[in-house]
Amino acid sequence: MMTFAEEYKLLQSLIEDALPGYFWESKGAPDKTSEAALYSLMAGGKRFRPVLLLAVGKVLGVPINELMPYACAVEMIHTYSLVHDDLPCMDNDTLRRGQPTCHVKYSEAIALLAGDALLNRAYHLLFNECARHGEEKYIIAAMYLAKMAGYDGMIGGQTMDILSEGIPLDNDTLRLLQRKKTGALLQAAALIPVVLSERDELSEKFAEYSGHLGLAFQIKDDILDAASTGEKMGKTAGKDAKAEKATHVSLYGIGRAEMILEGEFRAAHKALLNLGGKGLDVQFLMGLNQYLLTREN
Ligand code: GRG
Repeated sequence: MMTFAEEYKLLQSLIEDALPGYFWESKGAPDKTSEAALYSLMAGGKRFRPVLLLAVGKVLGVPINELMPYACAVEMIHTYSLVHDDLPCMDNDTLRRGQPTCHVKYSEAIALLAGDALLNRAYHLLFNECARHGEEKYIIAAMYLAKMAGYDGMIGGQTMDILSEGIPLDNDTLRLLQRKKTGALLQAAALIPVVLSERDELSEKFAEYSGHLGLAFQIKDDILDAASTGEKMGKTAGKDAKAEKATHVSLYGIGRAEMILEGEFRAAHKALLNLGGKGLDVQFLMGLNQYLLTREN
């Protein structure tokens, strides 16, 4: 039997191996934009979202060859958001995944295009799955991802984030912002396999679980930004305070942010226990919760 760390590594390496193949549509010579897109896509990263997608899919018995295109599309969308978020017109950052950001390495124009290329390739992949299977559930899963990545989800959260710089937010607004900016894509990763498994009766519990997981992920990010170092994280630390961003740390301080994180962790754990009670093997998902609490980057 594999340990949690071994299983995480295995899923990570399956994703690492699959990503370049899913990125290339044709075998033409790479241009600067595709080179830049791959530079960011293949720069490491935890692969937390696709690992979560594969793990939930395994719990529900969805074949890995059906999950993998969706897992890679999620990671491409996530990577595009990081590339664009690092641009001078957004967070203006120079370090990501332990290496110079895409625009520092390739220029602003190429980084913008590289992000666009990743996003478009993700949707191309999703359309391909819909056409290949010709069944409604594949379309519903793709539409759900599009919704969660768009203004109802990640882009909406990023908009709130940008417009609220320098403005102290109330608790509900902060939670909504973080649920959209970070939680929406994590929620999509957890719910796509539920759609593909056609276990609709489980959607609500998986939504509850991943909602808490997403918030916990971002609160941990708030804490790491305030308390860790760029070296450990592979990205610039201390940025939130500089940009006067509303975070759980700026609003409540690190001590209380840790307590709120613990509360989200417990709520995610409880939702998993409930799913376990329905006969699902949620052991690895429990491990993912723990990983998220103790992660250093
Ligand atoms: C620019 C369209 C657009 C959206 C930006 C995701 C995002 C929205 C911005 C990135 C900045 C940020 C702090 C987002 C919150 C989500 C988050 C914690 C991203 C980092 O994800 P990790 O830790 O990174 O999973 P790796 O590199 O491990 O994949």
